[in-house]
Amino acid sequence: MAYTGVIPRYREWLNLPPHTQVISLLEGDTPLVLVPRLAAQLGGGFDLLVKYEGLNPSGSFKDRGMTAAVSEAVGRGAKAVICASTGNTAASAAAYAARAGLKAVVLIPEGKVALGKLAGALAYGAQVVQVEGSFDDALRLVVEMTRKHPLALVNSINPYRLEGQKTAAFEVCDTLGRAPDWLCLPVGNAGNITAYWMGFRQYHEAQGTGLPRLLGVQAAGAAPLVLGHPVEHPETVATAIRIGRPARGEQALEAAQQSGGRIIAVSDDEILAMQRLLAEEEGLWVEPASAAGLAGLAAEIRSGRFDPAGKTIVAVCTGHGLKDPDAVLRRTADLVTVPPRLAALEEVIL
Ligand code: AN7
Repeated sequence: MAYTGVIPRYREWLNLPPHTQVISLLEGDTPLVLVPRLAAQLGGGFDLLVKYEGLNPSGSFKDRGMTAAVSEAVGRGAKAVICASTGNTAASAAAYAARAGLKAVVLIPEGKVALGKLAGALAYGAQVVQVEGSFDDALRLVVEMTRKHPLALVNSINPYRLEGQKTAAFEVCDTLGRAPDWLCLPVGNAGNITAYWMGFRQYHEAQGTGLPRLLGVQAAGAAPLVLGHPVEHPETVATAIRIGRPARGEQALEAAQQSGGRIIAVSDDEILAMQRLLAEEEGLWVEPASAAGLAGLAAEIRSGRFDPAGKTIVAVCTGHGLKDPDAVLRRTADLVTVPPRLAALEEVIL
């Protein structure tokens, strides 16, 4: 049968109301890629796999939850959706709203959204509003707007976002035949880690697939769940997770703790180094935030806090590298240019 997207594929596992009217771009079914060269760089002796979520239709994992949120909204007659976003949610909401024939309004922190995400939101025809402030300010505004006006809120405080998002956990189990020993992933607003935990628990209760330990990773400059308090002015090169008041922070901490895992922070340098290693060792280019989960894993192994021997570890890489080319493009300063003569080419290559 042709692939039909995450809602039809997992319908009986999803708590979606009967009025749901499926709006899909055939999201999900993303590859779980073995990365043995990277595993060897981290010391070896374990199986490391990347869930490559950047291959979703709008280029990030957000499409799984967005198909559910927009499908529910359309089914109850909504005419417009609204969200706050560090970029990926904006592009995803814009794409699914376009697909559904709805208006999309997206609020983004001024000057802090990566190029490919802003371009996506504009390309899909959303109304993009910049907010003088952080993501957290934008989310507060969106909540106030939706209390007053009939706009469907599609941030991950919308429970249907998590219903769609948890299909990623189902896919991991379906591919491996069981849950991995560890799952590492970046944490921003904390919807994703919450949804993975929901999904793994649900599958385990129904079919005994086991439960992974969760390693959630924040950027050191935006690590409220590690510090134990909100961060007023979050700052990180990984703008996707530049969030100081995660809407689902409590649930994320609970998920990490229940799983026997933890939430840690890594520096921007560690994030960028991992982004580069993954691209250069394995041919997988992900955006900086997406490398945070792996950067956290590397830090845990290096410090001796974590013994990976014999384990199966899945790292969720949430968004495509094309979304945020800034960090990589800084290297164009070193580009070599030659005149169109073989001798000149030989000189720079050999
Ligand atoms: C690539 O788009 O919050 O912990 O507004 O884009 O579920 O928030 C993005 C988050 C990880 C963190 N990786 O996920 C938004 C937004 C990437 C992301 C996260 C985001 P959550």
